[in-house]
Amino acid sequence: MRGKFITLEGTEGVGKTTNMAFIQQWLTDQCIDFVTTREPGGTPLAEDIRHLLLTHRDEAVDETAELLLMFAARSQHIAQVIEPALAAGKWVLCDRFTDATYAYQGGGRGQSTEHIAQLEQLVQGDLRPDLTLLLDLPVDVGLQRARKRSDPDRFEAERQQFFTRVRDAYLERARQQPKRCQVVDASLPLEQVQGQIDTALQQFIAEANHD
Ligand code: T5A
Repeated sequence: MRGKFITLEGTEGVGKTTNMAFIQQWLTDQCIDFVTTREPGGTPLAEDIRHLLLTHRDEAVDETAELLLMFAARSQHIAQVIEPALAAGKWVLCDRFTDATYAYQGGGRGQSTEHIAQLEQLVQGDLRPDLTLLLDLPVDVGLQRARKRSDPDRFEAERQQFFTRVRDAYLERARQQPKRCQVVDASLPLEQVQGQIDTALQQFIAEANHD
């Protein structure tokens, strides 16, 4: 049986990395065979593209070039990692996927949603996440958390209004696709955040077993 595809999303510093470890342990406890990966990245070529995307540069980065690089990395990642794992019956747990493109390049940069949808169809065909956990947090709290941890990369150096548009775009996608996108209140203490993730995963498994 084909594996399930779970993605973790949110604005900067919402706690994706922190909660990936929790979900990995959760899946291990359920004896589910899974692979963990991330975007942009996940293969040597896609990790090189990630580096290109996150590095500060002297030249302005053209927004369409940024969008195409995201999908170039994604195409390689799907071909090399995601599809083979799902086809082998493994679950895939991915730190960010195409919702991030709708949020950052669409909401943040103002790129056309129609163009993103066309690229999504070209690169992914029918592949969509089965479950997306959207960690939601006021932008200023997330940026404070992220900046405490490391120097800002090219995205983290954006202004607060950019991330407000990113957050709004994520929440709009969750409103449009409420069954797939579970919004988690990431402003709460970690134990309570993980309690919500636990509930969402249990519900997902119960529904998957019912199908
Ligand atoms: N991008 C990506 C696009 O523009 N388009 C795309 O299509 C894709 C796929 C890199 C960048 O690429 C962009 C978006 C990104 O800017 P990334 O590395 O996944 O993507 O992004 P980051 O958001 O930079 O990831 P971070 O590692 O910075 O943030 P996390 O993982 O969300 O946060 P985390 O877990 O490191 O937590 C931050 C701090 O908060 C604490 C943690 O201990 C840590 O110190 N924390 C909490 N503190 C209090 N209460 C809680 N509940 C806490 N949870 C965590």
